[in-house]
Amino acid sequence: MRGNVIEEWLREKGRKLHFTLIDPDKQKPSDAARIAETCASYGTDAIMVGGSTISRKKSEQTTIAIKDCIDLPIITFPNSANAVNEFSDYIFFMCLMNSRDRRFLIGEQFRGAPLVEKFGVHPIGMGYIIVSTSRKRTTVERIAKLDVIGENEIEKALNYALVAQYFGMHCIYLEAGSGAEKPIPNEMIMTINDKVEIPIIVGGGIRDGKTALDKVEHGADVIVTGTIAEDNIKKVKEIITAIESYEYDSSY
Ligand code: 1GP
Repeated sequence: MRGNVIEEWLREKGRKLHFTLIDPDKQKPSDAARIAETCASYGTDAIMVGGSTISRKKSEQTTIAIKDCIDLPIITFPNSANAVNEFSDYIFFMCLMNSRDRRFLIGEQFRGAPLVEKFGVHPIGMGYIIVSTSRKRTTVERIAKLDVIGENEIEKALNYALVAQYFGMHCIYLEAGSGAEKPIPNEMIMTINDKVEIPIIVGGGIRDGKTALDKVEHGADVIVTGTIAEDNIKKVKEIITAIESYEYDSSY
């Protein structure tokens, strides 16, 4: 098995990264491909395909359409074993660390692992940590049966991040939820970055360059944006430019 792909990409590019998340449920595959193409032209580093309610068919069709028109890594971001497909290059093989539901901790992974092996998709082990930053619950918060981590519960988030690291996962993803009113707080990112060595992915509610830069300055290694590409795609360029402007002192 290969080493840590996210660390490799950080080293190769010598800067922090941006991933574009495309939800197959939100548009036709051909429109998803257009979004991916535009974000690729802005300099995004990878396309993540995933959502909370996707079916295998939709996931496959969208992945194929994107693969046909761009040359970037495609990473499945699965909500269940149904999202595993043979057309993506990578899959976030993830554990929803702060779920109370066995399904999200090990059950879907048990169903998905033989498919990952069969399709030869490269797994990227990830500790997925959902933080409840906003009054209005996001979709993922509604379905995940959470051991809730409030935006001020930094120690709790850190403990889950340490668990992910000690389990040997390749990265953690601090998730505020798609369309979150507020992104992951800076102090939480900073504290986790101080104590945890694996790359930190941050997403949910990031809609402009200033916020993206803020997260990167506090220790995020990868910024994920999804909704903004549907609402106002030009903002994705602003976000990527801001991430690229950050002076990166690589330790990977
Ligand atoms: C969701 O973190 C991602 O998994 C992206 O969130 O749609 O709010 O950009 P947004």
